[in-house]
Amino acid sequence: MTLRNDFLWGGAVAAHQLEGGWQAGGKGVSVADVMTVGANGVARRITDGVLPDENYPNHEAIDFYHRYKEDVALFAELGLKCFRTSIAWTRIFPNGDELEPNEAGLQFYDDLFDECLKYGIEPVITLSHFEMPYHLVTEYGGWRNRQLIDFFVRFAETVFKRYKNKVKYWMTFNEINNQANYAEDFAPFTNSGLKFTDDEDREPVMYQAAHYELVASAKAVKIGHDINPEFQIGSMIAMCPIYPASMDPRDIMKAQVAMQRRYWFSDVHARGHYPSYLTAYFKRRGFKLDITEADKKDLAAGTVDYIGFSYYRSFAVKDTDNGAGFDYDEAKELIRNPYVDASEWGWQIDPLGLRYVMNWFNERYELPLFIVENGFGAVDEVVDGKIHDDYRIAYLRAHIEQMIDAVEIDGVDLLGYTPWGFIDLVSAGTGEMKKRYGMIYVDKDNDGKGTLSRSKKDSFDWYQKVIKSNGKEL
Ligand code: P53
Repeated sequence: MTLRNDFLWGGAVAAHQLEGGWQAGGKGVSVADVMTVGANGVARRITDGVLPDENYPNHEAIDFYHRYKEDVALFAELGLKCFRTSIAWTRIFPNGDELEPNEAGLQFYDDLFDECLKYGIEPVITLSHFEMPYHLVTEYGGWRNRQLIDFFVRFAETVFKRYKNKVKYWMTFNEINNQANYAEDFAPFTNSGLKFTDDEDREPVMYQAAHYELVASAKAVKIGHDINPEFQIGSMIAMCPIYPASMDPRDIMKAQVAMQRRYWFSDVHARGHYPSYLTAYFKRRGFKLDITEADKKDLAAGTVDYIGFSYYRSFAVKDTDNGAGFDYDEAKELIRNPYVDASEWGWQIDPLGLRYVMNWFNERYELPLFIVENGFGAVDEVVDGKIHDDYRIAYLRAHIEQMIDAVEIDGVDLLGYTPWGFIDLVSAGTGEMKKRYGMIYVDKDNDGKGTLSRSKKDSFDWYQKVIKSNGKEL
């Protein structure tokens, strides 16, 4: 087996991280619009609405909203077969609870998709990528509220109908499983618009929100297939495999439970029901969740067509005999893996882990896979107007090699590969511009200063060659 002839070599971004134009064309305020800039090791703050005198990097981002034509021309020069982006929910339903969509927002994506299709670039679209309407947080409490299912489904149905002849590949919720890390504020807020009170038990709230999202996702899949049976609608899972620290059976067991806590989401997406290890856990912990018989039918009727996932790094866990059996505390029990290097931001670099997780998904679900994010966040230095990012090329090459081995040696069915942030954009985790993933450089710094001009890094020419040779010239 080799890579498919129609293999979708592409690049990935998300609306809030590159568009800017945060109030253009009637757009509403999203959760990304109330997050300040952070730094390496300094969390972004979530403010109560948009406040004066704060630096909100997503408001302007890289101004793709106004520059998409010249940018898409560059993407075409790079040779992209597909372009993964998201539709900002707040351009279509600015508050999230309107009955009628905002035409200016719909028109923007019509124009963007037409521009892509003009060059033969296929749009690959995420419906909700860390940018839900902020109004749904303040008025409804985010995804802890069942009403959000209807709001999301209305949004999904609107864009499915509008773009049914322009978009074939869709994903519902970006990295829906990040919120397994509910101890930190970032993931529950960006995934689900969750803010917690001080004395609240966060864990069951997260499970409830995720349940409503999974039901909303399943309903969207069903409706999408009714609108266009050709649609391929996938999950989007942040895959950081959790290795056991040693061959000690306790570490093995610990890692297995840790994997269950982080990856049950794709079990529900792909199988249409809750795995018994999780329902047993809910029971043992006494979590009373609102999961109805009708929900169960919806989950079963809307399973995904493929598994989309991001892969940046791997984790490792050591059993600490924490008094909770093998239950695992993500915030406390991960350890540094001495067998792999790490980036400046502490992300462990593990190319072989990509082959490992492709096998893991393939064994578990027997569905096609789509690597919709992978990449290396690094500081780039401009020398005489050029960026020699051999470190980025080395990272991507090593991962593509493993990806090809998973296809050729292990028989995994893979739809495509879209490296993350192939044009520099605002980091989700830190809000920085300095943490760059791009093959296209964007002149802007963490303080928001710069000309926003675009230029090609060495990795641009390299990736162009990779695409042209369908992965043979690495
Ligand atoms: P940044 C971790 C933390 C935050 C977002 O991340 C993440 C992850 C990955 O496990 O997810 C994705 O910008 C996400 C993108 C994001 C990218 O990883 O923090 O889907 O939106 O930009 C890279 O370096």
